[in-house]
Amino acid sequence: MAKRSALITGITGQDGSYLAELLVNKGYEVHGLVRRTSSVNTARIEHILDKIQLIPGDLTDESSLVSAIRKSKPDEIYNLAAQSFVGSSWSQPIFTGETTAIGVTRLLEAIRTAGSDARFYQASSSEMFGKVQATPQNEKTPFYPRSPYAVAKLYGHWITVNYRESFGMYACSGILFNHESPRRGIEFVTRKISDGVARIYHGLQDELRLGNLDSKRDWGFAGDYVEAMWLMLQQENPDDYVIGTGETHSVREFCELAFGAAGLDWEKYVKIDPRFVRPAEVDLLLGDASKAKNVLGWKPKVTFPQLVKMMVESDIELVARDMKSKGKTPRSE
Ligand code: NAP
Ligand code: G4F
Repeated sequence: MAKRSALITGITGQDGSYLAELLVNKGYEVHGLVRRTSSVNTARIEHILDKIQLIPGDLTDESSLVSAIRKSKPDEIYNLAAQSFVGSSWSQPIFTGETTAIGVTRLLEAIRTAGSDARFYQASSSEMFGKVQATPQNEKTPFYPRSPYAVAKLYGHWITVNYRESFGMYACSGILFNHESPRRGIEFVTRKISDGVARIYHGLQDELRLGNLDSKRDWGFAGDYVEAMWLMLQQENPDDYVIGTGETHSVREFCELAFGAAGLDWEKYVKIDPRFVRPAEVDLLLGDASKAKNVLGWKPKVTFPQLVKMMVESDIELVARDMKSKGKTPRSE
């Protein structure tokens, strides 16, 4: 039987790297769309570069998307590419809209132009619930976006639903709550904290500056969440699913656990810096993933304390390795 083929946009990102690993292990021929950059940015997929194929392209350039689909002939397309940092969406609202919102339509149109019948996954976000209208949040909870990023994601969500209903496309929207890992981008709060803990532990810095410690998130492990993406595209009918752990924790709690994992007292090091407070905040997110559990048979495996420990231990090791490469001596056990 011919290998199944998948095209992943955003393959160089956190989720793209875990999804590529998952699909390679399942025997897929994996293609990844990569945009042109002035320096190499394939660190997260370095270990599987010989098992996947990269295709140049950009969500802002529709012809490149058509070519990528024609070249990869995918059975499944996972649209993970986006300007994904909420904080930057206030300083780059137009680019965020171009990529995170209109980029979805470009890709859906490219599928139609290329005459592909690939199944489509759209990376929607719990940020769309924003100023939450009910707690916990599930597929029926009304949306109230609170940032240019969330507004863009809401457009991407509805255009996916619309193309499913208009053209009968097999298109799913996964409404994923925050998911983290040692591969998380450094500007997101969890990784900023685990990296900060590691630097403090090794004596490279003596404080960590953060914004709102009271905001609460439903944090899971990215490796568990890419399984849910794949499961969504294996069902008889396309649908939308909320994916979360059903637990919520504050940034303060994350700090307590993360510093604790390195034997440090967070209150001695964390300083509040208004530069990191957002113009409009999402105070609390808590996912109800009952539908995913019942229909997809999905549930998270990694717990919150395990996630925090995994990230801190990884960064402690990473910072030590970096110090050694620069001739500095890291702290030993
Ligand atoms: P990420 O690490 O920031 O990765 C984003 C990816 O998109 C990168 O590969 C990036 O390429 C690519 N990209 C950005 N602009 C592009 C463009 N114009 N054309 C082509 N590629 C472009 O994000 P992530 O955490 O893996 O998240 C994956 C997706 O899920 C995103 O759409 C995000 O908004 C969504 N999401 C994430 C979470 C979460 O908690 N992680 C929750 C809900 C939804 P470069 O490497 O070149 O920058
Ligand atoms: O880690 P964050 O930047 O993630 P945020 O805004 O929740 O967005 C992430 O999850 C979404 C899913 O809900 C994704 F769609 C999105 O792409 C992204 O992956 O911030 C989390 C919370 C916020 O309330 C923020 O105000 O942490 C608070 N925070 C406090 N101090 C901080 C900081 N966030 C960052 N990035 N940096 C700080 O210093």
